[in-house]
Amino acid sequence: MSILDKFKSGDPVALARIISHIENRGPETEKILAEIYPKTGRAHTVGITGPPGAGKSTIVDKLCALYLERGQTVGIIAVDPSSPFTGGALLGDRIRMQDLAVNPNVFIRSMATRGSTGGLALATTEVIRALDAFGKEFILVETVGVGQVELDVAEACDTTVVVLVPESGDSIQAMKAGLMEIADIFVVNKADREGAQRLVSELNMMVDVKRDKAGRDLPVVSTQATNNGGVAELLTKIDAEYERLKVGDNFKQHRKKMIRYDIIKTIEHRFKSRLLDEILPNEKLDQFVEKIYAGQGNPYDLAQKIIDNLK
Ligand SMILES: Nc1nc2c(ncn2[C@@H]2O[C@H](COP(=O)(O)OP(=O)(O)OP(=O)(O)O)[C@@H](O)[C@H]2O)c(=O)[nH]1
Ligand SMILES: [Mg+2]
Repeated sequence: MSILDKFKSGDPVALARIISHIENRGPETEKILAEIYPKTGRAHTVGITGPPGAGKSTIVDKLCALYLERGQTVGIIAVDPSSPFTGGALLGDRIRMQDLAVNPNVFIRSMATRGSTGGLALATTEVIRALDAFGKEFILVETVGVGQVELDVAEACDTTVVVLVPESGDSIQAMKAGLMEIADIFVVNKADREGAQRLVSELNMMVDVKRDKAGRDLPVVSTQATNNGGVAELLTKIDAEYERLKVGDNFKQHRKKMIRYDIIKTIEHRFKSRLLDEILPNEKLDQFVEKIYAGQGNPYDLAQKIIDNLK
């Protein structure tokens, strides 16, 4: 049986191999993705993002347990742009998910910079699609911080949960970091800490302003993840978000947005690798730099000439 046949028959080893393919990006990667694409679009993908140590992994852990209780299957991806490690070892350290890791209904993977030569955000998106095609009903994607990778990953998910804590600064900080734009649900975790209630109130006020503009209600949920406090309520809000997406034209629009994202990201990646590998490898670039430095030509004419020569 080929790896794709095994994947289609639900073999988790085949899923793991396809994910490694995506990370290492061999010549066959895009063929594999094309092959599994028709099966995508059935999962609810939920991005969980927020500052380091906010309790994202704890929340993912508890949410996962609730999904399993409901008899559903879960895929978990932990994305860490700052880490050179990949492949799952790291995740075991950071979240105490040993119980979940051996559950056949859960598939856990961590992604880091190394091994994702096509860019971490693109690789993560493709792993999301692979888990979706494999048939996981819920896909939880944990990302740390608010860099471009996180914003891209948020765009590739159906629903984005932004986790804040009293000590991560005030709600204005979240605004500045662009979290307001990507959040579908706010979580104030560590409700046991001082200042949690104030942060909830601040966020609610901000959400009210946003609702006036966008016409939709952004839930703010208070949790104490370590003892499961508020996690069931968070799940209710996540489910409600999915229901909202499915109403009327929303889902069509949303699916189209995803397709648009996948097209653009894939083309961006292919252009970039062609530019770096073929069109303008380092030695060639060095030659151009020397020439322009010596007073021959300028970057703008050169760029135009290169673009004109593209077929
Ligand atoms: N007091 C308190 N501590 C919590 C709560 N939730 C999580 N923690 C603790 O906060 C620490 C960080 O939790 P994690 O779940 O690893 O946080 P994270 O956001 O995944 O961290 P990174 O992945 O490193 O960014 C751990 O020691 C948790 O036990 C909570 O509700 N209250
Ligand atoms: Mg974590």
